[in-house]
Amino acid sequence: MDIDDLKTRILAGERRALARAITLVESGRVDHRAQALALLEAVKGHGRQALRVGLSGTPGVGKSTFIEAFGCMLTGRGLRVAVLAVDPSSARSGGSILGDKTRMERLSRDPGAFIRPSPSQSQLGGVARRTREAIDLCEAAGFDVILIETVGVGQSETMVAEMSDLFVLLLAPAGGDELQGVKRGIMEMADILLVNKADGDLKATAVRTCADYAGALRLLRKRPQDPQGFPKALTVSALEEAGLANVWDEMCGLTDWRRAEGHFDARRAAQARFWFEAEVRERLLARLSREPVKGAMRALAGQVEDGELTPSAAAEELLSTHLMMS
Ligand SMILES: Nc1nc2c(ncn2[C@@H]2O[C@H](COP(=O)(O)OP(=O)(O)OP(=O)(O)O)[C@@H](O)[C@H]2O)c(=O)[nH]1
Ligand SMILES: [Mg+2]
Repeated sequence: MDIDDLKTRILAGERRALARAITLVESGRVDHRAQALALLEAVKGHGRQALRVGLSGTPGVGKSTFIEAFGCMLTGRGLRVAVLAVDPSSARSGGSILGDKTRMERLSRDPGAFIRPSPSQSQLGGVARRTREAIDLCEAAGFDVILIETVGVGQSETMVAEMSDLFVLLLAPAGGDELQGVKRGIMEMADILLVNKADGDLKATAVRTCADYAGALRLLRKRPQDPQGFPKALTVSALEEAGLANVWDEMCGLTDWRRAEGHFDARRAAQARFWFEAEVRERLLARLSREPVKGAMRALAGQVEDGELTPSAAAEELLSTHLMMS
């Protein structure tokens, strides 16, 4: 693969080149990995700084419908929009990805948009790295807004929040007291809560649910990166495309404030550091379960069992000899 050519075409905003580049960073092949790293280095600092928006919500809450409507609104304003999906469970089959593509039919035909479904990789670490790199490639390709969608399960939300400038939680209208069992930790990560389906029969419930969440948000500890009034709860209807312009205004207002106060850059810097440290940890652990280190560990464990080595001496031997030099 001609990395220089690929770089030029990505910087020119070619979507096909971007798709190929993402396939390259997803590849597990060693030679592909070297090419991917060279490409990422080459495009670094080019392109534009996109607004990265993480979006989460339980299945059926309307994420795909929202992204389609919101994305089309943004492209209608001349903005270029990339959509990345993160689904580390990968229990969802290709059929579901296909379902999403048909659900986002309008957006996927839009020349101002780029949609990339989740890879069928099941390791969270692998998905995290691939998504971060895809974000960098989308920025290099000149996208203005990157929507990163994830299902509301497990660690994937935390992961997406750690690579987003804004984290948005989509919620369904709920009756009465139960706040849908939204975990406190997730609430604390959110910058904007959107109660979707505020239309038809559900509208009144949605408005009430939104007020409940607004009340719950006021009880959370104040974060330094929030101006007055944030995190904020709003109602939308993805189906009727109502409230979407307001959502975008709120996102821009929050982002402008954070930029002016230095929080925007500080957060990106902290995220870069977080992912560096996470990747070091993850790759060290991966080496422990691969040969030849795995075999050395087995052998040393045998010696520890037989009383030939103390656990500490064996650990020292493994770390200094096998892990660092393999
Ligand atoms: N009334 C109403 N229905 C909506 C709205 N948004 C989505 N829906 C419906 O809710 C259902 C699920 O919507 P999706 O957009 O597929 O939800 P999702 O969150 O992407 O679901 P998964 O991909 O399964 O996680 C569909 O039948 C939509 O038509 C809305 O604003 N109002
Ligand atoms: Mg969906």
